[in-house]
Amino acid sequence: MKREKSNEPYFNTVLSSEENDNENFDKNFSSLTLQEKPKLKKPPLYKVIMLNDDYTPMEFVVEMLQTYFSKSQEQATEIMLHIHQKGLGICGLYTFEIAESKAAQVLDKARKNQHPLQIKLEKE
Ligand code: TYC
Repeated sequence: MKREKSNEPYFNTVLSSEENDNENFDKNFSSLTLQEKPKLKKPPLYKVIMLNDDYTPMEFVVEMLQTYFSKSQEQATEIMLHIHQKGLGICGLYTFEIAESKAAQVLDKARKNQHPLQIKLEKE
């Protein structure tokens, strides 16, 4: 159950003014609602940003976007052309370790093929 956006209380506390007596529960107890922040925070997300250059082949970029960022051929082509025209583009949004791992895999493949492709991570 998602709680962060809900206005519902996280817990209810019942305060007693007298001894508990099952028959007189309503009379003897008053109800107080307390709100607490959720204990679990969502991890920060990082944008994997690919930069344009003059040498990396378009087909290679499209292949990287399909292989490591789960894009369709059409989505990958659109993102690649955006990077080519605007200078940079977002490949995806991930937790730090995943973003770092995807960037490392793409850069490793690029260097093995002698392409100067560059990637940067940016906190959301
Ligand atoms: N500009 C490159 C070319 O004309 C293509 C390219 C696109 C390179 C995106 C890098 O991140 C990139 N071959």
